[in-house]
Amino acid sequence: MSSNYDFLFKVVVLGEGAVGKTAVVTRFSHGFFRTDYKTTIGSQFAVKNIDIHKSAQELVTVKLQIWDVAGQSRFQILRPMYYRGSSGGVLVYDVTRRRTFIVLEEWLDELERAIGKKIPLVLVANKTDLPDRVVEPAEGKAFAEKHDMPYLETSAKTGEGIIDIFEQLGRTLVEKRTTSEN
Ligand code: G3D
Ligand code: MG
Repeated sequence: MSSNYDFLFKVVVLGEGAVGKTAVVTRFSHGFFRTDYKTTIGSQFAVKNIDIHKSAQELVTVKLQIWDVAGQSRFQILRPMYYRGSSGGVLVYDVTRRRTFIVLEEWLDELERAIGKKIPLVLVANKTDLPDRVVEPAEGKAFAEKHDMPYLETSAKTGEGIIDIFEQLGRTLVEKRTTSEN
């Protein structure tokens, strides 16, 4: 197990229940998924190192501690506790269920209220492998643009776009940390 890294970031994964948060994190961290003792209240985290090009010449190792937060409303009271200390976030919706897209603003509000500032996020349109898609790419892109975050289409089932989520976010977090004292 590698314990060497240049940067360590806590990242939260949020979105409605069953959008695929756990599937995305599991797919990304393949094998390194750990169940925290807090599983009883529905949150767990995975740890994974990724190598990121800070510049053309410089490769840095980023350790991501990825918190997979329970989306169900019965956990609402507990979630802010898990958000605290996060450097970045992954906002997930399910392209086959419009409701999961409509409530994205609420997830953003909840996160910002808990940490008291904006942090870099990535918008993830998941389950693109399914034929019954209802939320079009243009809608996701518009939301992402409005909130100044990158937009990615993924399938935790096929693996499409999964690594990109964490590479993009990791790169943004490294840039942010190296250009300001954050
Ligand atoms: P959550 O952690 O956001 O609550 P899960 O969501 O990761 O538990 O996923 C909810 C269900 O959606 C699971 O199905 C999971 O297999 C499925 N799922 C997640 N991502 C994808 C995807 O990209 N494509 C497809 N086709 N299914 C996906 P089950 O049936 O196991 O409950
Ligand atoms: Mg889950």
